[in-house]
Amino acid sequence: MISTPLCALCGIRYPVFQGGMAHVSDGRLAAAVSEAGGLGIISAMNFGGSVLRDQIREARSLTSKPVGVNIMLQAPSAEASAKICAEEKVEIVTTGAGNPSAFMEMWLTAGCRVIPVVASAALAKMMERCGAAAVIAEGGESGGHIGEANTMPLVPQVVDAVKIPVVAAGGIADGRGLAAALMLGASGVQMGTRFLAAFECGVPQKYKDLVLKASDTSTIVTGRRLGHTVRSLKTPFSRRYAQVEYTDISDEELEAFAVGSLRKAAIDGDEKGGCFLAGEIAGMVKKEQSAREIVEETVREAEELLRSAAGFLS
Ligand code: TUI
Repeated sequence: MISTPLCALCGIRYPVFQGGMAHVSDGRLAAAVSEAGGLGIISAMNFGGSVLRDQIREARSLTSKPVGVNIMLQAPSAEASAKICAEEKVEIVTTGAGNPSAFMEMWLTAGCRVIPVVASAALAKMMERCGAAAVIAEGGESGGHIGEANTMPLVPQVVDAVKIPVVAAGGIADGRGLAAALMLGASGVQMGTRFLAAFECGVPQKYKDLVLKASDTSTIVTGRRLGHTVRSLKTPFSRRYAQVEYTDISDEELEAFAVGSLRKAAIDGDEKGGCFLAGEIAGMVKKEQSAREIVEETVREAEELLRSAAGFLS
């Protein structure tokens, strides 16, 4: 049985978070992961005001276990979502793509535990000082919005920089990744892409099929020029974006080209116009499974690996 300080901190059985994926992670997926013993996380990006509240309540109707909400700080709805998390006394609030200092006091007063995603040791230290319960150190192998550092160097440096637990994210899809993350000093992992193929994940089948047929070289990083760096699956949209990104196209035209592309992927399953966010490990996701199977298989694999690791010592 794997148990780390993260488990007691979050009230979860296994140190496995399901990443809050924009337009993807809803109350149903989050509840299924939490019910399986991990931490399910609803993405606030999906939903304006009252719909986020409904999603939190839906998750709570499906599980009595803790559920989290992720707030993408660059989203126009971030402040409204932040207030709803405080009002609903969401157990765990995670943040992404920025510095959540402005909301920390409100969340801490409401009794939320705050676990920001960080892409550097410096931000991790600042978050610890602001009262974060833990941090998620997310490397550039992740799907979606990414920072500059990669998981293997980032995680141990964040672990060395703070005393609070560190969750490793980016490039983790199975028990090998969980075991490796623990060896880097992390207290657990966050996985996103693996949960795209969960039965309880409501994305169009086209999205799941693109992940299931992906290989190790199927993702691409675009958007650096405008400061919206994202990793996504290679599709007609992302290849075209990459082709034009460093031409004489104006910033406005480039921005306009990408408008609505996340929704086109996650809501419409539009292979031509959609930006299908996925991590570099998409090629490791080979079958659809229940959230419970994903959580339990990951933990079981890691346990077996950690048990046999002593065999490396003579
Ligand atoms: O946030 C994510 N991943 C995301 S958000 C998203 S939605 C989107 N919408 C429009 C355009 C682009 C994306 C899709 N995927 N992951 C968490 C994450 N946070 N990754 C990296 C960071 C990060 C980077 C720099 C966090 C903090 C940071 O520092 C900022 C600062 O102010 O110091």
